[in-house]
Amino acid sequence: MEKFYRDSWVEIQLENIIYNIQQLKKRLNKETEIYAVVKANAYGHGDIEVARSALAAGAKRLAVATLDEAVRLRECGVEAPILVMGWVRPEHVYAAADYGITVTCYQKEWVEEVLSLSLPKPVTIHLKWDTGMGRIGIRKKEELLDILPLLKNKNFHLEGIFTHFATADEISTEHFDNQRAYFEELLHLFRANWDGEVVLHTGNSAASMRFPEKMFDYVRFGISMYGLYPSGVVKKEKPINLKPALSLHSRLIHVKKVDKGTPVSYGATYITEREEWIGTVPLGYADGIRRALQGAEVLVNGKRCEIVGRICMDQFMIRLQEQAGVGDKVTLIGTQHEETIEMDELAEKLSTINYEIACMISSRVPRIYIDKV
Ligand code: PMH
Repeated sequence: MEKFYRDSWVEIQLENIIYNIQQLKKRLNKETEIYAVVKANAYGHGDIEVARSALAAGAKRLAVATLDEAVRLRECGVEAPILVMGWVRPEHVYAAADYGITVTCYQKEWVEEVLSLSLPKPVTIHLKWDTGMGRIGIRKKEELLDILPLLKNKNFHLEGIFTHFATADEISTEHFDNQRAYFEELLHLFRANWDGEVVLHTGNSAASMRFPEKMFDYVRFGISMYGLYPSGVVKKEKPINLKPALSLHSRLIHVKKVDKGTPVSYGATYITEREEWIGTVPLGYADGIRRALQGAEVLVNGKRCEIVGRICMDQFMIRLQEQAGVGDKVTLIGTQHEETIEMDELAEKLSTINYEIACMISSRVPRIYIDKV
């Protein structure tokens, strides 16, 4: 959004995204390159701006979940290789080939359907192996042996192979080690049955930061590129230092001193216990500020203030610690003076993970970019 009139906004420090990539690069083997994972509008941060910054910082490729996300990047002039990690319908492979977008392949039936198309040029594919995530991918050796001969066809250019870890952010490495061992087994079989060179990528943020020596040609760097740790375990271990890129702000649009016993918001569920300063903030559940965040805190003039009463669609109320003015800045995620509210604090309040908080801030909230490349 270039121009907007709202008094609520998300700020993205693009230099922090660059910093986080540089920190990971320092930790990885020299030969390991980076896919910047920019699906879901770059975890809510803004796909185009993040993609450009990530590439400027040295990420070599981009990864998204859907073909639409990939096409959007291409249409905006992004020329780097893009991988769609999720499902693409066989008949949509035309578009992928046309845009030069790499798609993920893991089903014999899918391969057979693509074989029946007369593509003007081959589609570049990466094989997905399910080594223990249980989501999508080739699981059995027989499946792999069935598919490989079909890929020796002019419609396909097999360029890469990948898998995804289910537990790389947990203390126990048992499942991670099993997944990795099975990946090696499948790789051995693949190499005995395929002549061409392929690139290999396995690690998400957790795996790439914690086990850099166990990575292959690329890692797929998502949550930590945005400056967030994938779990409490990794946050405590802190394999690299990260700087969060996103902060969320608004401004008071109304301030009032009310008497003891004043009801606030729908249902009149909050009644002031004494004379209180109540502020109104122009953000609500239509912006992704979930109603369950009632009772969470925001910052005004560096002080924590509780969200009181029900959160409405476009507004919520807070109990101010002291008198404040219309226009004073309200920070829901980020720092004011000495106080910081991390995305993890909101995630904990909602019994979820920071990934979900980043993705839930709706497109109605304008994103402002600092240090755009
Ligand atoms: N690779 C794949 C296949 C993914 O699905 C994801 C994230 C990543 C890499 C990046 O992981 P990171 O953000 O932990 O670094 N996917 C998801 C997901 O499907 N739900 O939460 C995160």
